[in-house]
Amino acid sequence: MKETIIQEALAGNKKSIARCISLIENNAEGNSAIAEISHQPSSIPLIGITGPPGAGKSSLVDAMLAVFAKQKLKVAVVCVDPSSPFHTGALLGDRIRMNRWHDHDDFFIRSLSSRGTTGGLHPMIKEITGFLKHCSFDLVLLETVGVGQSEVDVAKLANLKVLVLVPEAGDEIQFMKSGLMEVADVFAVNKSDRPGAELFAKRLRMMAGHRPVLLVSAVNQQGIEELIAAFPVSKK
Ligand SMILES: Nc1nc2c(ncn2[C@@H]2O[C@H](COP(=O)(O)OP(=O)(O)O)[C@@H](O)[C@H]2O)c(=O)[nH]1
Ligand SMILES: [Mg+2]
Repeated sequence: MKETIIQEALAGNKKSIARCISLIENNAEGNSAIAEISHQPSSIPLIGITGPPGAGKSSLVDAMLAVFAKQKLKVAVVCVDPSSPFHTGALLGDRIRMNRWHDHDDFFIRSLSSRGTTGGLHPMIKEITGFLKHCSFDLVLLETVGVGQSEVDVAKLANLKVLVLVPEAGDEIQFMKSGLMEVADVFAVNKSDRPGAELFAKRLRMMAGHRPVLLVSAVNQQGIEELIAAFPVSKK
């Protein structure tokens, strides 16, 4: 029974994938077989989308999915929300933001709450994203809120880390402290439809070194293809 579900999940059956993730989450029987798969090497890229709450990460993922739909790429999205007063709202936000894609054949979207006792991230996130890499997708996206050390550690799981910032100086200072500035491979200045984006990007470029700083607007669907072009994706 478990074997069948796992085989179906690996073939890309979304219902079976969801059941396997629940098995991992609940540490249920059958988990060891799934865990074994999740630790096997995979060439499928895991793209981390990190940034402060409200930066527009979910909106950006939604905008990216519009491009991936055109490219006919198969994509798994995992959103992780920290246990915080924002928790319910954040989960709801992810749902609303990506709602139009939930029934899309090529996309699998799952929001995970944190079960960490220290306010850290979902303890099984490594297994879950690792397993998804084997479920017939072209890439896996991981949205995390980058506010603490555990979030930085999880961001490090990703093959490519996109740090989403907005044209307000407060975020800049917050990220200088958290260590995410250092692990970011690409900077996305979202809400570039707002004033101050150019100036913010200019200041960010001075810190970014050789790393790209891209101006994007999720709501206006601008700069998204340029951002995606930085991803190490090849269609199977
Ligand atoms: N003006 C503007 N607002 C945006 C943009 N992207 C997202 N937002 C808004 O920012 C808020 C937070 O977006 P959300 O995607 O939930 O952020 P997350 O917490 O980082 O996932 C929402 O009200 C969005 O409509 C953008 O490109 N421009
Ligand atoms: Mg979000």
